[in-house]
Amino acid sequence: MSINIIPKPLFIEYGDGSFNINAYTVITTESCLAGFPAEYLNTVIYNATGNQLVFMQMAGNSIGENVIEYAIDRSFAAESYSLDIKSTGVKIVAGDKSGFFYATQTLLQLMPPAVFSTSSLAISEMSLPCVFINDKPAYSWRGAMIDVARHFFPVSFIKKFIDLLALHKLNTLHLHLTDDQGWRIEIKKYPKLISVGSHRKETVISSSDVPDERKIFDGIPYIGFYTQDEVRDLVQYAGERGIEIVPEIDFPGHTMAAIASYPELGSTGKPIDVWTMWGFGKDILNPFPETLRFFEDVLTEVMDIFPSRFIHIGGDEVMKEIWRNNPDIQARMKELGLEDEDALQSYYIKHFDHFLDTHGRRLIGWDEILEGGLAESATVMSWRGEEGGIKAANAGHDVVMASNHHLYFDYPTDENEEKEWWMGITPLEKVYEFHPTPAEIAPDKQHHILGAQGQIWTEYIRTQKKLETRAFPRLCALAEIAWTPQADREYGDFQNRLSVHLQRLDAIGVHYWRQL
Ligand code: TNX
Repeated sequence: MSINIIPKPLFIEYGDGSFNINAYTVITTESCLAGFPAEYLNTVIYNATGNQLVFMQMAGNSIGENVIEYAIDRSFAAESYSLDIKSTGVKIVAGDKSGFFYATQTLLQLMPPAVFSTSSLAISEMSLPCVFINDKPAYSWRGAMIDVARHFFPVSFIKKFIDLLALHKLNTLHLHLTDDQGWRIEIKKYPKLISVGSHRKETVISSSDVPDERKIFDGIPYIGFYTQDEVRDLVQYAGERGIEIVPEIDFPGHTMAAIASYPELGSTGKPIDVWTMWGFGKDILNPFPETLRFFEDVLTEVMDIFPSRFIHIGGDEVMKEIWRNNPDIQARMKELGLEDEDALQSYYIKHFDHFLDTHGRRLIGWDEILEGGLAESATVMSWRGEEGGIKAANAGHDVVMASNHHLYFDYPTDENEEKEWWMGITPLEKVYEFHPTPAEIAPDKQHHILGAQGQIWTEYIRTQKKLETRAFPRLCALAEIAWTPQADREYGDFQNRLSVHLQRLDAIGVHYWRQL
């Protein structure tokens, strides 16, 4: 029997024979850390077969036949597991919740793809090949970003997406929650961020090469936001599946929605609307103490709802000429002893690096945060190719590789799809060929590469169907980039496994890009 697991496990030893799951199979768990993964397994099997397996808590050792046993071994590294399938039963060993959960995902991928179908009793009996698997991830940050600011996606869809990340052993969901075109997260202290900032009057529909004065708009108001309660529910849902949600509050650029809500935050002094176009915005935050305090308040509420170790503060595409043209801001820069606008951007980031640090969190931002000098403990998300990441890692900073050349999934997969002039084309193979640790990083600095992440910007993605079609199967390739050591990866072998994996996506009901 051929085994088609994505991402490819570290070590597989094939055995003889098979194990059959039937109505008498029992699941045992030695530790409560395996509680959710075992339940997850039971639910998937129940949905596909109609068999509810007997589920027992056990002290270990006294294992009979026809058992799927979850045993704990605290010496296992984070997220690692072993899975041993013999004709008499299955033994899973891990040291943490994620390890148990990933073993469960691997077990499910050893079953027929129809096991992932929830709409019917898809299969009657399930046979698993006898095999021993030992597995652990190459990188600790295996992520995907969804831009819910340009277009909003409801909680139900984000949950479906979280389940898909979990299927691929991805462990980070970065939510881009705020931008010029909308503020999508409730902040209790500043209610206008939602009552004003989550609405835009209409949305541009002509392409980016049409000059602003000739742009065409749809004339339809666009609204959407998450309440704090909805987000807490999402955080818990993700956490059970081994996924941390990293929130992004993007500033000091990309802030027109915030400035439309509270005009005193802006740098031009002119009242503005939540933006209805794409591209670079027309105003950015000013650097006055009240504005910094406003964003400290925002981050305080954000930290309260998101327990993530990292908080993303954006920091990208700051239109510094707006600061250059404002005499009050120039005077403030002088007061602070800042030479130029790069230094001001750096002052901003350093302020929030310190702020997050004193609250036990870590700042991460797009690679522009390198400009003017990087804050001490800041982590860089390298999006303009790999350059920023290489520079930051060699200087001793942690880095997540998010290169637009390989990992921007808003760009089309092939030339037959519609695209804006500035987008690249990112075929599946090109994604697969990406190596998160470029050769230019000194050997003693390579540990600073935390991992890789795929970006789904949504200016041109309005529907769930299009989002899925741009995300898949490129996210399957990303999962393998981040999980499987580079030396063990080969595109032809990936393609073979993918042909079976796509049947799983069909069973789940995912829209994905199909070769034309
Ligand atoms: C650049 S990536 C941006 C986003 C756009 C994206 C479109 C980054 C940090 N900034 O604002 O949505 O390109 O591909």
